[in-house]
Amino acid sequence: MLALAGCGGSSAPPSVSVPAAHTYSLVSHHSGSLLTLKIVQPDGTPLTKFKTGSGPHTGVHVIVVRRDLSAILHVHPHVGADGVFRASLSTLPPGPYRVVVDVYPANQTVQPNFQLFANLRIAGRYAPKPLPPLQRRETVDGFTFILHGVPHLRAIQPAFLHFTVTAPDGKSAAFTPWFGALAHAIFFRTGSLDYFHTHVCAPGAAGCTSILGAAKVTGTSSTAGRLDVGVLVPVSGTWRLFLQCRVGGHVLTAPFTLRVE
Ligand SMILES: [Cu+2]
Repeated sequence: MLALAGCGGSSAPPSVSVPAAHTYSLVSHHSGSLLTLKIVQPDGTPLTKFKTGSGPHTGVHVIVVRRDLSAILHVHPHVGADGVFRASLSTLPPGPYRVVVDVYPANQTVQPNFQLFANLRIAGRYAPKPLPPLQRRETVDGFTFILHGVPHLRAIQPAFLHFTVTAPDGKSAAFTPWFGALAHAIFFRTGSLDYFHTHVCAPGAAGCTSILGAAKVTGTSSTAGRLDVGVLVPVSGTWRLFLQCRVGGHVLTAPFTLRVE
């Protein structure tokens, strides 16, 4: 653990996590509904330079997920010149959460990104919800997401899940890019909260491929309303997929429970 300074006025103690590489650390604290984060480099200075450009693999991605996988927040905040970035927790219900910061530093060569973690608790009564079984049809804000076919998923093996999304008027949903992708597929494993994240982009878009060891996967959407989501998760178990896209100014999040052998 590192000693921390400069986090006065906090209602919750700051937490620090050190990734496997023991190089970068995350300073995280929240006060009320505001989460404040900073990445500290091995030399003790804040990380301020991130990958930029089109596509989703830029900057920092902040994901805050409740431990029972019933609530999630996903934002790509702007990082200040001092390395500080923030996210509002105001939409999240009470309970224990895991914070994942997926980091795309500038000048990264071998692996484009890495993750840092923290935990936080939003005050209030928490009754964990059991994970629902897979429902292949999910309705979110009047939009219907349908998963076609029966998924046969295995750890470390890239596979695709085919979804269609229909608007409340029955027409195919027209996706608009959000945080550099037509859709984001965020995966968490129940219990351990292992994490993986893939994207769906227009055919031929650059910077959309997710890598896990030697395996890669790129999701595509070639027709309105259709999402071919690449799945590539590190270990077997029961996973929750949060499929997110933006349609007509709404950000929609559709959850699906997946068994991975
Ligand atoms: Cu994403």
